[in-house]
Amino acid sequence: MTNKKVLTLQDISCYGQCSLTVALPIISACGIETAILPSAVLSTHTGGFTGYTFTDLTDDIPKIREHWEKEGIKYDCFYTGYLGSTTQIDYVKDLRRSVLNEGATFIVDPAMADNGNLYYGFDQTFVKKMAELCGTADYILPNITEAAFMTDSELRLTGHTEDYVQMILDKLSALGAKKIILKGISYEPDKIGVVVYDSVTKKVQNYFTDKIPKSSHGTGDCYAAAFTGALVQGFDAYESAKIAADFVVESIKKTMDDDNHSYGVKFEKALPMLVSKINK
Ligand code: PXL
Repeated sequence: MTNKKVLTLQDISCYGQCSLTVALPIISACGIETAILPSAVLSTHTGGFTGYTFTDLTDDIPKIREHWEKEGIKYDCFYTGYLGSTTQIDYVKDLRRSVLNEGATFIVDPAMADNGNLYYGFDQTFVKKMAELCGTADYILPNITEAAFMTDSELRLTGHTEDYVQMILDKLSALGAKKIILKGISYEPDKIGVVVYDSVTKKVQNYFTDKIPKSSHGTGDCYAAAFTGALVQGFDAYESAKIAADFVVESIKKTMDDDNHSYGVKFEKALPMLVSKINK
């Protein structure tokens, strides 16, 4: 068991099983001390709810960073998810400079789009800045929509070919990202999965699972948190990508019994399975 500490920066959606309310329990369940930095507080997430509150916490970030600097608080891994403003992307750079230990891992989940659409409130300026941030990361976890938007590529949501995927991977690695976990790839109608790409060795590894005919919100956040947990516990990128994929599939399966539960997945019910894989 590692003593490494993770810092995660993303919003608190008070209700809706996404961002910090999934990242904290999932990474903690992996046996890892996890500190949070909330980018915003919303009453619910923005997917499928209307009239939600949104309190932007951009101005708190430098104050929190300064306090941590004074206390000498440092982290071994920094994972960013949903960010509330472009200024926060600049603040991520400041945090990297001042609150990370030497050799710390930097993981970016762009968390700004899915199924062909940007989430509410994001625009092209944000996409461009997020692409720059991804270029400085050790690991990025875009879904195919985010990847196409960040690389100005044609977006194909299904029916992918190896040439299409390689084109996207080349463009993502040209941004500067070291390792890419590209999600939502489908070469066959009933399978979906991730492609893990090392920009240095150019090695491509695939992991596919059965496609479950249920569209679920928050699965990207569950994926990124489980990936972070596995990686920090010492699994390599491919093993971590597999563990995270299996965890998300299990979370979706645990939600299938409930037609009134499309705002998130019942990841809590899949935590025992994740923990047993991490402890193997
Ligand atoms: O799951 C990504 C996410 C995180 N945070 C907020 C969101 C979304 C997706 O819609 O709205 C606030």
